[in-house]
Amino acid sequence: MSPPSAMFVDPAESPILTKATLIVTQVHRTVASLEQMADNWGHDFKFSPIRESQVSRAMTRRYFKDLDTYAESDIVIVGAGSCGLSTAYMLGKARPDLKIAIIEAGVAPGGGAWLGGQLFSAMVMRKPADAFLADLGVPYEDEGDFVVVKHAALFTSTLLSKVLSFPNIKLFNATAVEDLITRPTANGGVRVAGVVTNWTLVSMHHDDQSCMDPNTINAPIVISTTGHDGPFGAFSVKRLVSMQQIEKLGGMRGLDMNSAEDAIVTKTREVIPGLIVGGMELSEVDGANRMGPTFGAMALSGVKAAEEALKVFEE
Ligand code: 48N
Repeated sequence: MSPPSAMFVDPAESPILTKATLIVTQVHRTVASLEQMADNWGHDFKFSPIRESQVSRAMTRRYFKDLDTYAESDIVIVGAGSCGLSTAYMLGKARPDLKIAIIEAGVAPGGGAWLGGQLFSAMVMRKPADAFLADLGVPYEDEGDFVVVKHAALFTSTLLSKVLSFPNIKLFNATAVEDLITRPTANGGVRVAGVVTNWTLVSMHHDDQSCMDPNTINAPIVISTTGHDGPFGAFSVKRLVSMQQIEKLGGMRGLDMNSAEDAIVTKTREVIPGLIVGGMELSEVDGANRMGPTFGAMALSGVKAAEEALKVFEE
């Protein structure tokens, strides 16, 4: 049985039509079930009609409304890797009243958490990070002192879907933070008061194009989780050095799983007023070891970063 096709008269093609007329003439198509479609791939299968401008308006209207809404955010998270997304998940659950913007330089969020080590797909998390997986609803195999998620993408995609489902969280991907907004403090230092952003492709071409000014987002708290390497890695910490708020990069040390993960979680903190640093970016502050292909510290650093941020809003 073929579902009723919609009659659609496009006002752009018949300008005399008013919006009201359009609503009257538009017969909304009942959504055919997948089963109904299964026996209907024949010559009369048709999508509902569309005009290209409707697609453009559906996208741009929402995007630019979000830019306007989040121009003043409560919290900005820089970097949508495993730590940044874990932070967002905890904040989204705890404070649905806060406006949270996530700025991710990559087109694809997730950072280094789409695969385990050396492109092997399974993801290891040492206990007690299994509690985070249980809260998230990601199945894992229990190996005693650690657990294994069958594919790192299962963890990252589940976390991403939960974060994106929070109505108070907006992900701006393919967008780079290329500076920090600062305010002077009474003691001659600075506090971070937001971020400076640009399309990532623009940020990557400041050297070969004339001045392409950025956009801004004001926020009392910025949580930077930009990782320890990659074209933009450790962004905020490197910026603190260049603006002389910290003396020098701590320099991430060699791989030592046992010391690295404890250090990253316990030292996730507000490095200067208004800027919390977590995940592997923190190793560039304190010179922590790296931990390689085990991700429990990323999740729990995110839990701690969210707690640190919430303290500010509870004061
Ligand atoms: O996954 P990462 O790089 O960072 P974390 O801290 O979330 O997770 C680190 C983890 O993947 C490891 O490195 C593992 C545990 N290995 C450790 C080891 O010893 O090797 O995510 C950072 C995200 C990325 O998606 C970047 O694209 C993004 O941050 N990013 C930025 N986004 C916006 N503006 C920027 N300036 C920027 N810089 C990085």
